[in-house]
Amino acid sequence: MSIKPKIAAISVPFDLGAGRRGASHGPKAILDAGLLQALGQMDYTVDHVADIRLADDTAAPLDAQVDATNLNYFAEVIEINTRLAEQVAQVVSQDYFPLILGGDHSIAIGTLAGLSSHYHHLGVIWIDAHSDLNSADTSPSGNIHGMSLAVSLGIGHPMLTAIMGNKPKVKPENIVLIGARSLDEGEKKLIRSLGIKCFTMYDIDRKGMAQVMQEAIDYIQIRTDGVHLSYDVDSVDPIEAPGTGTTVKGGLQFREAHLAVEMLHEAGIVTSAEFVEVNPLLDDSNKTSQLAVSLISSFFGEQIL
Ligand code: B3U
Ligand code: MN
Ligand code: MN
Repeated sequence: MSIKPKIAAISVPFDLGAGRRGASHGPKAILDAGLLQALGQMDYTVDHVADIRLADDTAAPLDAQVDATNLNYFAEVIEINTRLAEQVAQVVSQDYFPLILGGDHSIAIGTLAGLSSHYHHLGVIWIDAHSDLNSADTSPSGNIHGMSLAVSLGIGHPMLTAIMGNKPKVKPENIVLIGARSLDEGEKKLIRSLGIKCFTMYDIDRKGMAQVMQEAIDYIQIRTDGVHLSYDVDSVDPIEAPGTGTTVKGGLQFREAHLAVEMLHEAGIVTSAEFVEVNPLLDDSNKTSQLAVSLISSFFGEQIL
């Protein structure tokens, strides 16, 4: 990233893919915490191009709507991701760097679908406590934010996998998972059977974050024509990121979380990014939205000296 890209920020105030409400306030909280000022100070041009919303976003009931198909808020997830995919495809074709602010992680379905209009060998670096590789038959919750990576691989309900064309948006060998520590049985099986590269918290403890990131970068850059960073803030330890719907203890330390994005900046391989699952309703201190601004700034090259 030596020449500064023109950034298209896309807010997705959507939380019906998650089991708890509140991630819909994530984009505003991240913006209120000073994202645009931080990027402006680093001489980036940022166009906040869109707020992706449901046509009628007052219609959804407040409590989790558990569906008999084990796909909660199925219609809403399809609608939001169809809109997001179109917006992402448009900004990529205009040579913007897409920066998507979630929202819950179900929105990765739309992001990756939109990106697949441009990249044929899209790489995905998925930093998350979870792997989001469930489908209706393996999900313990029916929440689609736990299924978005599977959908992008072409696994799941045909109406989800068909968004922006009925083809897989990413291949298993082009994915790297980092920070995993809460995997369901079906997800473990899928990771093993598809041979998905996965650096768990064990690997991070054993090798150190610097080596894990170097291995991830070396692995992904030789096989892809673009790399998307999908950063779920629940990857970070709940002490630093309390404001997210499904915290899992034993997560990334503040410094590891930053080192990951600093090394991605240095490597200059990432062509789009999303930061998801900031839930300000669970965080009176706004610690998590401030963390997101700090991570995004580091990702775009903010340096200590
Ligand atoms: N794997 C569980 C929990 C979960 C996934 N993603 C989040 N939580 N944030 C599920 O419901 O699929
Ligand atoms: Mn996730
Ligand atoms: Mn997660």
